[in-house]
Amino acid sequence: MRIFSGIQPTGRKHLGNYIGAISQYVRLQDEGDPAIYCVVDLHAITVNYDPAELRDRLYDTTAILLASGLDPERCILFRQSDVAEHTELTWMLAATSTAHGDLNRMHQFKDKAIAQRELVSAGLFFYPVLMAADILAYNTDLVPVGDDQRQHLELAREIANKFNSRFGETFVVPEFTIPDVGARIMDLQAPENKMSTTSSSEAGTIYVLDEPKAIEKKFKSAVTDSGSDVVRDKEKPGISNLIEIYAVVRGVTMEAVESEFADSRYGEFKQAVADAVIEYLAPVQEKYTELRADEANLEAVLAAGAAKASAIAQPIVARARDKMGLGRPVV
Ligand code: ATP
Ligand code: LTN
Repeated sequence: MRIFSGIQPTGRKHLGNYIGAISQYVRLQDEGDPAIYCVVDLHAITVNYDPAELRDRLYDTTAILLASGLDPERCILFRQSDVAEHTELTWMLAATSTAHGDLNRMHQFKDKAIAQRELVSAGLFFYPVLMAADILAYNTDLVPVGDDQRQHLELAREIANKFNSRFGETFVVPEFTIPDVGARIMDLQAPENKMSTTSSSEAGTIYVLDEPKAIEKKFKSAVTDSGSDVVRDKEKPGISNLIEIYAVVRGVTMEAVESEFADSRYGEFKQAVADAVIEYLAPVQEKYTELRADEANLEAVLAAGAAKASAIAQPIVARARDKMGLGRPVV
């Protein structure tokens, strides 16, 4: 089973990214044939960014992934812009197998377009096609993602099907997997919104690299709801989110959390969540500092990963080109 997923290069990976995506990557790395993880710098440039910072942020993210337990001996970890097949296949899929109307329906495009103060680029509109190309270039069977990527994954399946029916069986139609618990961690200050790098509040977002003191402060000031019982309820998105976080971090069910805190009030529970998260992130933070300091090593890991990724993507994209009637015929 081939596994593929992508993550954007920011230095500010948050608890939602960690629980919803990164911890799945680590869990699945031995089940992939192989498992392939890509730091998607070509996606990151679709919104305003600083070129002088992009590489630093890419090293930050690479170091977080390694510190979280990805092992380059057991999976492929690489930088998207190192493998040219991603951009080439994007155009091939956009031109022949992607409906403009489908792209127009993407929630993330609408949200990000509204948030952009300057240019709303055509690349932002094409973002889901690049994502489909990432996945299809490896004949991926399974894509682990958080809940917010569902619509993009459905589109990638649609694009694969359209291509296959027009040009003949070429691409694997990918399945995706979203965790049962922790697929949508919410902002601590606005629990009706997902925790997010760009759109949520600083105080409502726990970053993987936050100091223990900051983590404690953010949990203590998390918005909770009326009442005082630690139970899940549709009307209580704040406390429900904290219960979900605690359950994932401690590796227990949400029912078990409710019984453990049946006699507690919100204040005591928030402190327990803060302590659990601090303990959960501590080993990652410790390894991060060491890994981030050695950029030559990070480059070496990415270069080795890109060589392995290219070897897989190259023949798959070459075959698709041939089926489309592009270039010299493949014998
Ligand atoms: P953000 O909204 O924070 O910018 P993103 O989804 O745009 O995140 P990435 O960093 O590339 O950008 O996301 C990596 C992974 O993290 C994706 O699989 C995404 O589904 C997952 N993810 C993002 N936010 C959450 C969240 N709040 N809860 C669970 N998973 C999440
Ligand atoms: N759009 C995704 C990141 C991403 C991705 C991928 C995820 C880019 N390419 C391929 C899975 C498979 C996001 O989380 N923002």
